[in-house]
Amino acid sequence: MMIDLRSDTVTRPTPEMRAAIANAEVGDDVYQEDPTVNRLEQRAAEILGKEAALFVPTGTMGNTIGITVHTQHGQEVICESRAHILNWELAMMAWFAGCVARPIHAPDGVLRWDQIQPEVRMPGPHWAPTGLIEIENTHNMAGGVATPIDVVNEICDQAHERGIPVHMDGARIFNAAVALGCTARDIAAKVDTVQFCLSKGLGAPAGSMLVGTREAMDKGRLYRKRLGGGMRQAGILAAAGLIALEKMPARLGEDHANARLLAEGLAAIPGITIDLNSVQTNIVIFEIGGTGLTAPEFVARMKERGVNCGAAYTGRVRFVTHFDVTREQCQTALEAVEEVVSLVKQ
Ligand code: TLP
Repeated sequence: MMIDLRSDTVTRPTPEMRAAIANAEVGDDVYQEDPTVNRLEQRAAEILGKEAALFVPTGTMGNTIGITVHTQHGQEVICESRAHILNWELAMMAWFAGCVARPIHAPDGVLRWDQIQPEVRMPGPHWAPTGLIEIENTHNMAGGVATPIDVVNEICDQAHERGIPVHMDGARIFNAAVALGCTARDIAAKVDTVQFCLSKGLGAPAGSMLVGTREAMDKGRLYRKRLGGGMRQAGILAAAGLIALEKMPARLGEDHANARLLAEGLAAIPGITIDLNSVQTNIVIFEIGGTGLTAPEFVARMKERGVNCGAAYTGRVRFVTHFDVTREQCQTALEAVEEVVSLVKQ
């Protein structure tokens, strides 16, 4: 069987999730009558310490609704330059929210208030005002780095003083919580809305949650319907989501330990460059320029050896650990990398 390190999105539902799916109590969620969805929304709000939650099919839809509830057409959204909302969501900010991004490069993937502050624009005759600040935690393309709570809180305090809301793309907020040694609720305390994914490291087959105030979620529910996300008997999915939410965060540390194993193994292979400080969670991004291979060539040769991985940016490759990859399989993947690299050198 292939070792799949392309993403934690590839995780398949556990037997317990499959049983819960089979037995789920359902109703029509567009009428808010699906008891399983209602329970999931209530638990997500409680766990993240917010008033209300909305079950959405994907992280992309959660971010789209999060951004749209806070902004008006013609505003700017401040985010880190490699943010998922800017680079991997088909310009949804422009398409749905009518906003443009104001990207700021934070080399370590942690966007801080002192970098944001000069980029904040108040209404004026020539420029688009800042409508929202977005923080991605963990930051996927920066190597899964976690933004510490004090950094999040400072951004929120300063933004709120200026009347600007803050949205967190917390697709992997539970990974961030493990890395920071705190709860997701602590990280989210001052943030206005958070999107987090049930379908990544938490293992649900599909689904994300948006959490925030009751008012924001009521408005968001209408955007969800407008985007085609009114899923009717979605309790089938929410049943798996509840297990993902309640049980799976506790095991994420294993994925982080496996990512560490991969990172340290990769650092010892000639031609590979990796910033070990960036490997704090389940994502390992490394440069392969020194091996003489391009990222697509490297990915293709790994695939021939039974390991699926992905090209992140030019010359860079991404490995993501998750509960469908064991420690032994990570060792095997490292051996495959050694072989691929040594064959080029000959
Ligand atoms: N990330 C996927 C790809 O789209 C890159 C992955 O394999 O990592 N926010 C963040 C930070 C994400 O990493 C992702 C998915 C999303 C949002 C979107 O979630 P989905 O795929 O459910 O729309």
